[in-house]
Amino acid sequence: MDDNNILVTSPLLPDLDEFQGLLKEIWESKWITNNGSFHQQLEKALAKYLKVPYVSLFTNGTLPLITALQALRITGEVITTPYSFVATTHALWWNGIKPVFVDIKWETGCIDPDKVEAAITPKTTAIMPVHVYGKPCDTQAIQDIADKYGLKVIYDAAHAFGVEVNGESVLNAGDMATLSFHATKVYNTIEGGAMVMHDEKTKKRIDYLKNFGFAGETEVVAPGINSKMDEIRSAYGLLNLKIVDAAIEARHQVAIKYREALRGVEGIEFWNDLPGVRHNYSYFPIFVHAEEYGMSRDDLYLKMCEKGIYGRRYFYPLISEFSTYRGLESAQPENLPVAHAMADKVICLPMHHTLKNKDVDRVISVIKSR
Ligand code: T4K
Repeated sequence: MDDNNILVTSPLLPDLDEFQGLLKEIWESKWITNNGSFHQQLEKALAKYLKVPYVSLFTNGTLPLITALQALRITGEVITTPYSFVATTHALWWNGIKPVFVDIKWETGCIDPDKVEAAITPKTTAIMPVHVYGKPCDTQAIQDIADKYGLKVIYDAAHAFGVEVNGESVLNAGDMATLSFHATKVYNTIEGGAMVMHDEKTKKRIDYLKNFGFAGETEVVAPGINSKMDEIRSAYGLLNLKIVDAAIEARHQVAIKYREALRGVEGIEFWNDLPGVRHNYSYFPIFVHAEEYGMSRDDLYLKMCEKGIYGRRYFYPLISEFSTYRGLESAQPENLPVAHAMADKVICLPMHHTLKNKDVDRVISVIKSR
């Protein structure tokens, strides 16, 4: 990879010497997976850091979604958003559940609660929203609808590590929330993920389900899967937890710089911080309004690529456009006008903790020199 290239993200890496020290400990212990000491330590440390009651670690951010649906015995239809990474809807598919897509709000990219009720049918059993880019969903409005119709709520919080609203973790909303600790996320364990739950009994059940359903040496209580995190990645995760706040602050500074420079560039829209929210600056989406800007989103995207600046069009195409889902009634574009508009306009600019001022300046100058 050319050193002059600026990528959309760069992984948060722990100190190599410290990591080697922990690797030595793991080697000596000869305990490398299956709820080892680092796994237990990381679950506790994450619960404290994230201000949530219980955390169960997973091997990625997709399997906790699949497992949450299984644990809550969700069937029939689930209301969800097309504006996400495919894993959100794939988790429904893996459980034999029909996704019902509902449009999003332009202000956050998250599901629009005002449009949820109209999509509820006698088969609806749950709502699966996504805190897109770490922007919190309107959790109160969603919970009110869920309570009214007796629905479960599972948040795909893959982007929402450390996000708080008025001092409370957004991960506490709903019946369960899931996280991704993929290399490209604010906080990573290389591959990894987690589920957040409210009580010990649920945590125990989830711990069984991620270990084939084993509840002891000889008892299998359910057809679980293998989605355990190993000791090496748990140790890596403990070290990254020590430096994640500094990484979030570095991202915050990048966001400030982008906003200062892009304010006033006609045809380029971006979001400001929301009051009372601790953001994690996991992504910095801009929305290109082609007529005012004088160039289409795709032309700007390609121009950036030519200059070695690799933003990403997350989330284009919409999930509802992929062949598995596009035949669904709810996937029809006229049902999802806001999601389509956003998918057609978005570019996520490079955003990570190692971006230098000169890199940010390069991105800004390409956008300004249309
Ligand atoms: N729900 C939501 C809402 C999600 O966004 C995701 C994952 C999930 C669920 C599922 O969680 P996981 O099962 O993945 O834990 C990436 C990630 O693979 C994926 O985790 C993430 N969302 C999605 C939004 O983005 P790609 O296909 O864009 O990744 P890739 O390989 O093109 O990398 C993106 C950029 O990061 C590149 O410019 C290079 C850079 N990079 C990447 C890797 C892997 C590095 O610098 N170092 C690296 O090691 O999907």
